Order: sequence, then structure tokens, then C-alpha cells
Amino acid sequence: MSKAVQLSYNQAGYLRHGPKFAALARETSGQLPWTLSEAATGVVQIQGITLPAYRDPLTGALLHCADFSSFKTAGVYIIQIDEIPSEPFRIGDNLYGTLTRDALHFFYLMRSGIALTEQYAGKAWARPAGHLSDKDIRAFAGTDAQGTKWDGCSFSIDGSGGWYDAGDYGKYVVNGGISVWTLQNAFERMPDSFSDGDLAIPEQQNGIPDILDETRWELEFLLRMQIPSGQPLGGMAFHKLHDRVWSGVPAELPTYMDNNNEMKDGASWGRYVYEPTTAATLNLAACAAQAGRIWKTFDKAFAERCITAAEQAWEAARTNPIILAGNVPGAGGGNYDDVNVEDDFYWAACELYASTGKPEYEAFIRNSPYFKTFQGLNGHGAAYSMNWADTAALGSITLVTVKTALSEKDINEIKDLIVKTADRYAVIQRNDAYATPIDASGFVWGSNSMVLNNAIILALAHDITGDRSYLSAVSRAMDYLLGYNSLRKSFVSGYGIDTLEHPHHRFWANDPVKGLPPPPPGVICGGPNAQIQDPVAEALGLIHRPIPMRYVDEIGSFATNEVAINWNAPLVWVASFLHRAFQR
Ligand code: 9MR
Repeated sequence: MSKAVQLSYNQAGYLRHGPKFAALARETSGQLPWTLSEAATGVVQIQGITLPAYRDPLTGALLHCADFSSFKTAGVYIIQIDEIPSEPFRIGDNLYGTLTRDALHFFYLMRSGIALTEQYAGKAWARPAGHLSDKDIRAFAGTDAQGTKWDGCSFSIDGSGGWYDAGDYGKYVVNGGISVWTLQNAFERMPDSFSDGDLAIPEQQNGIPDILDETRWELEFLLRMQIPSGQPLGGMAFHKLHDRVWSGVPAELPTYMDNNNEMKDGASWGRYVYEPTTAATLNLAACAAQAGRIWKTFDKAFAERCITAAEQAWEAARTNPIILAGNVPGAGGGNYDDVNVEDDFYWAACELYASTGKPEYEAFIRNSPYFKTFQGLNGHGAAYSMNWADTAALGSITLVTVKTALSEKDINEIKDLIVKTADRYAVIQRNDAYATPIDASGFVWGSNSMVLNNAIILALAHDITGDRSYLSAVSRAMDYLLGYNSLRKSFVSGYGIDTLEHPHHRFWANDPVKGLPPPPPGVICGGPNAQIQDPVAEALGLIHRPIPMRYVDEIGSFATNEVAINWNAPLVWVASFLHRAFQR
């Protein structure tokens, strides 16, 4: 059981060479004394006075903040502000190595179509294979919730494997895209941070870094979602695969809900792939192209298969540029209704260019409105750069990561935009008493991924400039997620004292009576959401709380407390970045 925590601090601990802040919210104007003592002996190591009290603009809390960044001795400590102590926490170098691996292992535990054995999943999280009948699945035919009619198709496909998206059993190509990209990008940037044998997964002894084994599991699914050439709309990818009706929360294991059209009333039940879309096709093109260059040295045949599929997808999307996602017929999945696909075209072209060097892709990039702009830049709207729907930044990041024939000047211009965007996030973070690198516009469904994705931009600014202040900014973004926030909650399971325990997840429902396990360590939830978008948030009256406090650790709150592949992927990226950056 988690404990109530009274101070805001990183409950998982602090990097020896990183910034270290803890805070007390209290309506007193004067500065307060603080001490840092060794947990075992109670001996005070250093002490000081809190920084001048600062009123947090978003929560209204008056914060008294202890800065003990100068203390760099590894150990286990307690920080006390006035008479309020923390729980013991660590200061050390290896805080994020374990988190990187746990956050990555999440993906194995989300695999569909394979039994999770005790050997790799651990006793608590082992389970039978889910949705084996995705191997032979038909396209939905009928009318969607918006009244659009879909014809279905005459053939069935193999839609097996892949990762479940989140707490539900859907598998969505659009969201698979940014998730695979983020993990592949982490590998591409920091190849020596990942190796074979990192993870407890069946492929751990095959000579290939486990992170790539894991992304391949999803890639193979994405490739299966592509309509074979020769069929109508050949080369396009189906948008998604999911149940027609939501399966129950929490008690239904994935095996209970197969493609059982016959099981209930055939008309409204069952599991289907849904119409192909331009967005899904471009997500496939982008990730498969990225995989094509990464896999070259590991498995040439697979790399070539990826490039071929990516180019076919690109061609198909060019031929069918406006097939947009519909609305879920029935209520068994999310829409991921990505209706602007121009950014996805740009992203896919960047990946194809970086992998093939073909002039046609370069020409496309140069003509795109996204070339030499960067989402999130001051004056360009909301303060975030990327999410499942907005993917142009992914393409630009690839252009500055992978050597291409683009000129130094072109690349520097893009780098400059990334740094300027990071500067905007750094200012937002400095103005926020809880060091959150998002402003009110970022507190949407999945806000924690907005924090992480903005942290990626800050990390890239460090890579580009070498300026260590960006490193601190990334570290403080992680502090926010691990407990330095107004809820004094760690949003990551297993990392802290008061951590995520009741995610919206069908299997990790934390219900011992039903035999359902708690979340495994290293899973991040969606986080505070300004909008009230689920019945639990509504019933609890979260709307009456300040925006960053509109969160509840309850299984029913899918709009604040679900888990998702596109949220854990940037957790892997940022944790691995911090682990590496702060090793001395
Ligand atoms: O992350 C998605 C969020 O941006 C949307 O606002 C929300 C509603 O459409 O859907 C979220 O994605 C969910 C998806 O639709 C179904 N699987 C669970 C996802 C995370 O909650």
C-alpha cells in the first residue's frame, strides 16, 4: 500500500550530479529551514533555508523549496522542510538504468498473440496468449457512428501479434507508429545504451538488442495490417483492429474476447479490422522506413522487407491522400481520428529520405510546409511538439539525427528551431513551481506524455548545444513525474512511495480477489487532464480542482489513469537519456 507523502520531491531519488529540489506547499510568507540527513543515522549532512516562497500559477499553491543540488554523496537520505520530513530516498548514479529496462519490459507484457511465460513475465504477470484468432480477421462492413458506410473487403487478413494499445485490447496503427518510432529513435541516437540480454524476453539471446526485438514485434503487426498488393487499395494499411464492444473492466483476460462473431448477437459483437486510412498508411511507411536503416546490420532481409513495405505504403498514400479515419461503430475502441495527414506525409518522407537518399523524397520534404518549421515553437500555437496525431517533429528530429545529403546549413536551421522550441519549454518550466515543462495547453488526456515529449526536445537541445542547463531541465521534468508535483504522487508504478497502483487496465487491475495483478514496475499513467472525460473524474468533481490536480489513481478513470504504448515509449527514451547523460 502506498503512503501519503507530505512533501513534493522525486520519490525515486536524485542523480548524484543532477539538480535536487524538494518543496513544501504552505501559506507562510517567510523562508523555512531545511535539513538533509542520512536515513540510517539521522546525521544531518547539509542544511539551509528555502528559496523565497513562490506561488505556483496553475495550482495557486505557495511553495517553499529546498535546493540541495550541491550535495553529491551517494546514499539514502531524508529531506526535512521545517518540521515536515520526506520518506527515505536515494541519491546515486544508477536511478534510471533500471527504469529504462522496466519501462521497456512493459511492451513485452503488452504483447498480443503470445503466451507470457513466468520465465519472462514473472509469476504475477504471466498469462495465456490473447486474441490468437486475430490471425484470420475480417474488415468491418457497415455504418459507423457518424453514419459513414464502410464496405469491408472480400478477404480476411492476419492481424495477429503486436502490442495492445493501452488498458484496452485494441491495436491501432496510428498509435503504434509514434510508439515504435520513439523506441527506434532512442536506439538510433544511443545505440550503445541498449544491448541483447537487457530484458527478460524470449529473444534475449539472439544477438540483437532487445529494444529492437521488442519494436519488431509491433512492426511485424504493422506490416500485417498492410493490404496486399493486387487487392483493392493494395499498399494501404488498415487503421486499427479492435472489438466491436468494449470488453469488461477489470475481469476479462484477453483470451475471453476473441473474434467470436458467433458468440453473442453476431451483428454488434466480434473483433474486426477497420477501414484503411492515409494516416495509418503513412505511420507504417515512416516506421518501416526507419526500421529499414536500423535493421540493415542485424537482419538484411528484414530491413529490405521494411523498405519495400514503406515504399509501397508511400505510393498507396500518394494515390489515396484523403482516406480519413471514421468514428467507431459501436463502442469497442478509440478513434485515433487523425484528420490532418500533411504532417504524416512529411514525417514519412523524412524517414524514407534518411533511409534511401532518393531525390523524390527530398523534393517532397522541401515542398512541405513542415520543412524548417517546428511545432511548439513560440508563436506556433500550443506548447507541445508531437503526439500520435502531430508527427512532423518526428521527421525533423530524424533529419538532425541521421546523416543525409542535406546541407550543413539546412540541418543547422532545423537544429536551431529545435533549440528555440526547447527554450520555450524551459521558460514554461521555470515559471511553473513544480518544474513542469508544459503549460495549461499541455494538460490534456495523456499529459504525462506531453511532459516526456517536451523533455525529449529539451534533451535534443542539450545534444545540439552542449548546454548543461537543458540536462537539468530534463531531470526536473522527470522529478515532476516521480513525485515533485502538486499531488505528491509518482505517476510511475514501483518508483516511489505513493505510486501509480490502480491503472485503467484490464489485466493489471490490482484485484487480488479476482487474481488480477498490480501494474508491473515502470508503467506511467496518462496523468492530470484539464477536461473531464470519464465518469470517475466527473463523479469526483475533479473539475473543481486546479488543472494539474485533476487526476485520480482509480481504475475507472480512463481519461487520467490509463496506460498506453505511446506514453511508455517516451518514458524509455527520457530515462535512457538521463541514465547516460549523468554517468561520469
Ligand atoms: O491518447 C488518446 C487521447 O489523445 C484521446 O484524446 C483519447 C480520446 O479519443 O484517446 C486516447 O487514446 C486511447 C485510445 O483511443 C484507445 N486506447 C486507449 C488510449 C489511451 O487512453
